[in-house]
Amino acid sequence: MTALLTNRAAGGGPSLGIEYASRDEITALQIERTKNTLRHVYYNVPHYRNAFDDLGVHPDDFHEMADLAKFPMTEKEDLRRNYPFGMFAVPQEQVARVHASSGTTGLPTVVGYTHRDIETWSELVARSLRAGGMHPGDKIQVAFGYGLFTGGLGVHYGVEKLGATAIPTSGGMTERQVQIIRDFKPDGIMCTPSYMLNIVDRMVSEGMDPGETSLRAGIFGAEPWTDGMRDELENTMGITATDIYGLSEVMGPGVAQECVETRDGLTIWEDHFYPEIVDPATGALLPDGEVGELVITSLTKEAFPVIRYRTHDLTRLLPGTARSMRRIDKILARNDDMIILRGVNCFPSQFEEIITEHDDLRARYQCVLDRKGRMDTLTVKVEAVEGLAAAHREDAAAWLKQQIKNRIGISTVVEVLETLDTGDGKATRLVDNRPKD
Ligand code: DLL
Repeated sequence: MTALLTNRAAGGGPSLGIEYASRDEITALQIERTKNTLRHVYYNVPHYRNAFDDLGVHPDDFHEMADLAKFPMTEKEDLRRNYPFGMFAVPQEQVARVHASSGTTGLPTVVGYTHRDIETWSELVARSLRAGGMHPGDKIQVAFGYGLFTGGLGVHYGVEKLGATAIPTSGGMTERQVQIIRDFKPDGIMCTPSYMLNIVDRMVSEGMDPGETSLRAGIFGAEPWTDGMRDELENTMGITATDIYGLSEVMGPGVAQECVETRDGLTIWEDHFYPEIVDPATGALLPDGEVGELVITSLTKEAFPVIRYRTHDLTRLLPGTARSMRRIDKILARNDDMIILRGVNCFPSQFEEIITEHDDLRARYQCVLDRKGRMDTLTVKVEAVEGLAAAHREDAAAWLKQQIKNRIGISTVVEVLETLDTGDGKATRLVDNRPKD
């Protein structure tokens, strides 16, 4: 009751009730919605019908959430094989919008939304923004790319649904982003965390103090980032920085969002998505608390439902704190971003954790893999804070090389550079120049 009153007092958006519902209520809703979704895909998407039949399972075999593990998982490759619209579960006339994600290789994956899907998505983004400390009446600069990417438009509709004002700057044109921050005085900003650093740099080069803007809250996502990066953004900008997660195949931004009051991982909106964690190698289910690959089933989507979709994102499931729904830990990495160097497995985010501990280094970095003869080498390129003398850059490089050796156990080449451009969208943290054999 208190939650509902608080929500009304906050002046807008749909009821907060479900966010504080009991686990039993959430589970009952999930069971009902999963039943509907399994039937919907079985009767409307040939891929799912064939995959269920091949495994000898039928939607009627589903009675409780544990039964979901009997159903087949879905891979990006399944979507590619059905390119462009073969996985849609409604006739094309009912599809109000499509988005697509380019991915790293091959055909893009195309996803679709009915009007109701767009409505649900907008509500979930609005819920995410509220959880991340944004309010109705705020002005929010949306610096995610608009277009086929789900970031810009997905967030935009959520801002409007919240009852806030959208400033649709899209990504890029950093000088203009700064001008708009200065002149329009937004309360919140949303973009990739790496692009936020670019905007901060631009402010500094224009003589503006990034700690003295109108901004109060930042919500960042679409790429992995660490708590060290959060500290850097919060300290230089005087804002709260929370994490938003999502992927096109499952919806777009707003699948999970960190709550500003706890900042302890991202609450997954379990009334619309059912999360599982599996062993990436065997696909076996792992218990809550163990790190593995996140697998998601959509519970309410009409045009593009997904059953047990393998995200390739590595994380773990944690109990609810600020909300009764479970949380996922910050995404550690994608399992295809894993670096295996001379037998040691590591991820770019482990380097980021170390980099952000050093005052002379910034969280702008890139890992480059090369092959020299028969030896694989890893070069970590990092940007120094502005104006750092060459001798200090060398000291910082030596420190980083030693820390990586001590803590991750691999020898690397470290280059501390004056500048390193990471772009205006998702930063590429890993470049693999090794010949494909
Ligand atoms: O990146 C959707 C999005 C837009 C999320 C804006 C958040 C904000 P895709 O382009 O399909 O969709 O990429 C999805 O990006 O599987 C993760 O690997 C990564 N990713 C997304 N959010 C996060 C995050 C959008 N908060 C892929 N932390 C996902 C780490 C993230 N990785």
